[in-house]
Amino acid sequence: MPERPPGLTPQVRLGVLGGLSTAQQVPACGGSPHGSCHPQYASAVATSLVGAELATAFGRDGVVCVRQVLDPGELASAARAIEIVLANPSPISQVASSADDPGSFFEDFCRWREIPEIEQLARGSRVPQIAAALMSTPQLRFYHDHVLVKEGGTQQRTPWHQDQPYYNVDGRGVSAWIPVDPVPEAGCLELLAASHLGPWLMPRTFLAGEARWFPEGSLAELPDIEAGREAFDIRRFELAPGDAIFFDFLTVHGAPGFPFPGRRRVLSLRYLSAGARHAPRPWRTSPPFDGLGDELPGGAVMDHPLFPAVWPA
Ligand SMILES: O=C(O)CCC(=O)C(=O)O
Repeated sequence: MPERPPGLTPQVRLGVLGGLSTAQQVPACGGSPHGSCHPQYASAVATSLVGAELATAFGRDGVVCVRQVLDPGELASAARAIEIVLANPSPISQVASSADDPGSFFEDFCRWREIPEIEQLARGSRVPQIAAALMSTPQLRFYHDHVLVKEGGTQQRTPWHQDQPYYNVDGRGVSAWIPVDPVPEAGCLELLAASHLGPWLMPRTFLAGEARWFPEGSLAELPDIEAGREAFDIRRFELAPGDAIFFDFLTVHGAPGFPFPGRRRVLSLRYLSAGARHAPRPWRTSPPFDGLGDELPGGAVMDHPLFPAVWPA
């Protein structure tokens, strides 16, 4: 972990304290004498933004909660974006709950190029700065957005899983799971601390549990977490709108249904570290990036207009 440059103090604290004020936003990389960011400088600046404590907790646990990441204007923008997605779902959207569920679990992906609100949040909010800091990476690319809405009364759990085995990347990445509605602790995303340090685990379809990605038997199976929850270090939080849970692409996570009267609308923004590399798969990834293998060879840096560099700005 790089040293904090002198004069820069920790500014975001684990799990509780308020968000960053405007004066606390990350210094622009114009601070470099050459006008562009030296990778070590950029990654030191990134770490200084959240403070060593939070970055250390993220490295150790693969999950941290940061309060009030979005300001009220950004929160309104995120809520508007989710409503646009719900009113006009893309062809890859899905309902991941059964027809007899009293609620519903809706998901959609990769809408940032059509919905300016999402692009603005992905690039211009404090989310990318914090994501870069947590991974201590000299450069951050936006990977994709994911909208996840559980209507009030939804029974469908989000099964325990890791995200990365569904993706087309090797190397580190982080998701920021940002609700725009209040989320009681009992309705929150749940994450297994330190599971990002473990192996890749078998991805399956949420409803039928089918192995559509890695072939059966090729990865270890997840343990039956629900059968013995007390054996696991499960992290969950009571969240206010605009709080965010940041978690590693390999952190095992799941979520209960939403047995509450309100809705649980979430915008998740996903980012790649500088070390991420394209890993084309012989199957359709989730989300899919059809045809990308023709433009970006396996093992290549994710340097493609679909994955813009968003930090340093
Ligand atoms: O929101 C949920 O229920 C699940 C979220 C999730 O699995 C994710 O963001 O990767």
